[in-house]
Amino acid sequence: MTYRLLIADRSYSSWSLRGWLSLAAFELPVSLTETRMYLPGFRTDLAAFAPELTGAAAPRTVPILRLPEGGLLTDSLAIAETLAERHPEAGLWPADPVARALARSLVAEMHSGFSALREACPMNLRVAYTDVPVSDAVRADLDRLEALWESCSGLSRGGAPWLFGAYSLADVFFAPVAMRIAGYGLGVGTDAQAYVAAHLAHPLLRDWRARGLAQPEQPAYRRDYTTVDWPS
Ligand SMILES: N[C@@H](CCC(=O)N[C@@H](CS)C(=O)NCC(=O)O)C(=O)O
Repeated sequence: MTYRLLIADRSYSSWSLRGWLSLAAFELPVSLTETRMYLPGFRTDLAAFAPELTGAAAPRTVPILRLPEGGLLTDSLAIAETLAERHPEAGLWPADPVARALARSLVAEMHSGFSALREACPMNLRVAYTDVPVSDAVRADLDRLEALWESCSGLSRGGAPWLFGAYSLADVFFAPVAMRIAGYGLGVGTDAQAYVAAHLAHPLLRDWRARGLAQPEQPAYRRDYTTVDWPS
């Protein structure tokens, strides 16, 4: 009953991180296969992982999940929803129906939105910057994020660092965003800073980052800003 997951560079692939956390954070058994983005072997590795998808149906992105009994999922949101459905006891979504609905809404919006922030600040867990210029569009994304995170606190957070009390898929999907806020030194309020700090301290994220540091750098992800130590 082991899932197989194909991921790419741990330092840079935010969707890989979400796919992996959707399993690892809920102690679901997973066997990992790793590839590297933007290198000649990327498409070959994807084809080898998913040989039944050929031609135009061949997968183009990671993560890819293979179910234990067969079947391929080529999108992080589908992976998250499928795992939650197959493992209701594992608590991937909040138990409370209203909290669960809100968590789903947040995850879906993360999956389809925040393009200004994602474009301006690609995830890079190897380096932290200071004095990063913030455009109006990125500021608007940050304001929206803070408002969404704030909207969870009254519902079911109860003093816990995570959006809905126990760590859930909502936290999984915002983990790479928290890493962007930390790594690019983006200004957010005290509550959002505390939420970012909780992600920085999360043992699974620390382990993921450490393993990424052991992989070769992809210089295209570097930005020409003043660097500082990684916040911990
Ligand atoms: N909607 C997809 C997006 C996946 C995605 O864009 N993955 C990136 C890595 S973070 C990728 O594989 N990029 C390779 C490429 O675009 O060639 C998902 O949620 O899984």
